[in-house]
Amino acid sequence: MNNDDSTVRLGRSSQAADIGIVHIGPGAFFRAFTAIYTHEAMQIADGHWGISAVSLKSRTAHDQLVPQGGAYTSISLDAAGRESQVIESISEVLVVPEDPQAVLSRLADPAVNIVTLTVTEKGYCHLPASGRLDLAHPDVVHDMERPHAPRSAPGLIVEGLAQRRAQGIQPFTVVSCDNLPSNGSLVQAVVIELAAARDAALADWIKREGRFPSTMVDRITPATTALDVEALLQHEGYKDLGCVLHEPFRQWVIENTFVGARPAWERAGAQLVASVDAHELMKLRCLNGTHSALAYLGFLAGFETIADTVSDPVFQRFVRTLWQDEIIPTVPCPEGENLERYCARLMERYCNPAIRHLTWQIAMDGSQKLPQRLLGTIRDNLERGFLPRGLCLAVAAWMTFVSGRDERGEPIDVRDPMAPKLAEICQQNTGSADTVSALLKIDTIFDPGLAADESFRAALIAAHERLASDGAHASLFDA
Ligand code: CS2
Repeated sequence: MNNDDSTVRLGRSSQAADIGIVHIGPGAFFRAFTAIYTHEAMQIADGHWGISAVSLKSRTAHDQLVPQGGAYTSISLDAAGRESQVIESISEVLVVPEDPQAVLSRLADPAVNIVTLTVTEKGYCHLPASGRLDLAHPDVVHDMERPHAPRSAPGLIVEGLAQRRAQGIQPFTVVSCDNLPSNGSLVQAVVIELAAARDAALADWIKREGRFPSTMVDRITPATTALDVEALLQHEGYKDLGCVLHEPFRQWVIENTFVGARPAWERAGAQLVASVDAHELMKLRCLNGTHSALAYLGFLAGFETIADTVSDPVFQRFVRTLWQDEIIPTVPCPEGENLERYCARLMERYCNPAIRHLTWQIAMDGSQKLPQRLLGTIRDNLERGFLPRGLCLAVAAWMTFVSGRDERGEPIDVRDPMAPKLAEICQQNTGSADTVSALLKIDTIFDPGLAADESFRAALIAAHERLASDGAHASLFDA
């Protein structure tokens, strides 16, 4: 990468907007999505919706964005080329461990009306199978002991709300932008549970006065690499360490329930609706479900990206069959959508040759993703008397992936909060039957009712054996 200081740098075109939003988790997805909708909403309809971007742990976003005054470049990529736009909705960047009081002051600021979140599935500190707060989570234990110096997203929200209540300020609206079913109700439940542990009256107030709209968020956004920064320098003539790359497509469906004012996100194309449940189920099962299936099977078959994986006709046929036979039959069609067209469009998006979305990246955190992406769909199929072999193969591929060895016996860098436990289970058990049965016992991932289904277990064992003997590519012929 060119580190020459004479390189033209990105600068702001205008003064930073007054802060009206605190955003927790300012990674690539936030910059390619929420921050862009907010930037465009402010351009079209004004409003004081500058964002205070808060990192829970790392300084990376701070170091990338602060020297650029919070501005960064969003680059939309497809076969037709690249289109870039400078985004200026971020007004400040804070890092919780470095200045927790600055973050809490923002959260308690009456000018802040909205708290948005992109903290990934594991950031909610919940038990994936039940959606309840994980009381054994180290950050939850910490935040219960030291509620005034929280380190988790739910802990910050509870303390921010507690300070507002003490000062007679109305609560902010909490808008989760993570891929979880009923993400608003989920964050509401963990926040209320954590609040109740310190003060029942606070929990009641949040229940009564707080608003936690659910949302469906969608834009494919791979992690930015050093090569991407270099390519931007070549194309635009300036260096931007905070740049993000994404597909042109975007969709944001938001439940229309807020405490007070909000940005005019609908002017930037967001859909404000009475309930997002059907949209969310469609997206989680059709998109994220097949993404995870392609991630595990594609990775095991030696493919680096989603586009590479679906360029193989056998994989492409496999995904189309998953949609048609195993996923669409379990998804009620949301108003204004057509599921066949939605999935056909998804395949076009997966094939986007300009997006290098790594199978390894999507394979991360499977223990947090499996229930809502694959296991619920499998359960619904079993309930209608159908054994979904393709989805079972995808779960068996996850079980193979988390063993930490690929088809060639090479180590896999498994990133998952449960990685050590998963590796230990795979090491202690030999043979597919024992390994599958031992993994199925993890009740934070597998609902015990589903785990007890004999046809499910048998399909997983058969698929796990086939993956071990013939590899991922050959296994697709049985599914
Ligand atoms: C992906 C998602 O990384 C993953 O697990 O499945 O980030 C996916 O790209 C987005 O949900 C698309 O909206």
